[in-house]
This record gives sequence, structure tokens and C-alpha cells, in this order.
Amino acid sequence: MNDLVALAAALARRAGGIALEGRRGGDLGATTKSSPTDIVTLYDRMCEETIVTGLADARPHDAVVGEEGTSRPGTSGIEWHIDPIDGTANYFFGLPTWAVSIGACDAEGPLAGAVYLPVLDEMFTASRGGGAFLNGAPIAPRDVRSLPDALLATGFGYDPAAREAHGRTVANMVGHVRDIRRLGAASVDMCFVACGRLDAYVEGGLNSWDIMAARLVLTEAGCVVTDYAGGPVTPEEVIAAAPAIHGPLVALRARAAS
Ligand code: LIP
Repeated sequence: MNDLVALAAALARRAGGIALEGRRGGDLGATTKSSPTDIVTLYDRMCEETIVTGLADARPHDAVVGEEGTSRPGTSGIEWHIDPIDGTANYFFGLPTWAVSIGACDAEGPLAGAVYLPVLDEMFTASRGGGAFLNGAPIAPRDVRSLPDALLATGFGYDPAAREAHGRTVANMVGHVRDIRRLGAASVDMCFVACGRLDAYVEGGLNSWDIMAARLVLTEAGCVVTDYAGGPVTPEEVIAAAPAIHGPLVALRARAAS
């Protein structure tokens, strides 16, 4: 399992370095995908290709799924989920909160993961039962005990109707928490909850590659991660929080969305 984390971290750092160099170089070759604001750059694709090649060299029998189209079957029982640049809009605009997210899972769920923020040179890693770390140091959520004290992060997908609906929900929540943050990358939001820079995160309409690594960082750090009803988390519904406020947050979001 440590070998899987080490591989994920090495490939995340390698791909992140390519993306960072490209950002500094100028032309990003940006186009759009699911909507006029769903950006993809030359470096999203280059990073995914770098990671997929590295995985094929090291673990040729593993399956791989990537945001930019990779879908490789495997026979080992291990499947990798790759977001080569999570927070592509931030990357495009030159904001620092974007990350390379690489997570491995088996039939029981997340097994190992790395989320690397190249601008900040911060590497979040976790393995099942092995703890969660930031640049090798153990991490834990803040000891927040009540929602009015909680700093809540959220995000909005690319579908206009879903964005408006979630915006109304967040508007109904903002008066019941310390404040809201919208950092623009799900894996970054989730890792920041795990290390106490945020207290909670709520977002829907994500994909497996957005959350596979970061959900393991969260649970190994001691956070609670579920769907909106408090059941098993899915990319479609994510509520992540420090333990004491998770239940109250599930209830608040349900009231705010009704
Ligand atoms: C992004 C997510 C973010 C969400 C954005 C977008 P991408 O992923 O990480 O949380 O709010 O709408 O989906 O598209 O930058 O890889």
C-alpha cells in the first residue's frame, strides 16, 4: 500500500511540475468541454498522459480512469482515478488553488491517494489504515464543535440549473456558519478540511476523479465524509466535516435545500 502512495505522489509531482511550467510559459491551448465555462487546457491532457504512462510502466495490470478521457481496463483489482488538473479554471486564471489528484481504489473503496498543489508545493497523501499527511507530517481537522464556528467550503458544477439551485441552498446556509469559501477545486477543499484550514465542505455533481484521493485523506485524518443524507459518499453528493459538526451540517443542508 505504501508503494501505491509513493507511486501516486511521484506521478502527481511529475505531472504538477509539467503543468506549473506550462502555466509560466504562456499559451495554455485552452478549449471548453461540457459548457462554455468548462475549460480544458493542453496541460490537462499532457498531465493525464504523463500519469497514465507512469502507471502503465509501474503497474500495467491496473485499471485507469481519467477526467480527460482515459478508460483503461485492468485485471489486478486496483483502479486509478485521475484528475490531472483539478481546478482548471483556477489554473487558467493564474490562481494558486489547483491540484493534481491521483487515487487508487479496490473493491472495498479508496486504497491510496495523493493530492499535489504545485504552486504551494504541498503534497497530501493517505493510505487505507495508514493515516493522512501533508508533506509527510500527520494532519487532523480543527476541533470545531458548532456550526456557527465552522468555515464552510463549497463549489458549483458547470450545469446552470444545478448552479442556481445550489446557490439558493448556500444562501440559506450562510447565516448559520462562520463563513463560506469557494476555492474552486474539490480535492483542495477536501484536503483543507482534513488539515484544519477549513471545517467542512459541501458540493454535488462531481466525478470520481475529483474525490477518490481526497476522500481517503479526509477519513484517514479523522473527518466524516458522506452523501447528503449521511450515507456512503458519492461524487454526486459530498458532505465532509470535522466529526462534531457533520451531523448538524447534514441537517442544515437538508433544511436549506428544502
Ligand atoms: C472542478 C471541481 C470544483 C467544482 C468545479 C469543477 P475541474 O473540477 O474541482 O470543486 O466546483 O465546478 O468541477 O473541472 O476543475 O477538474
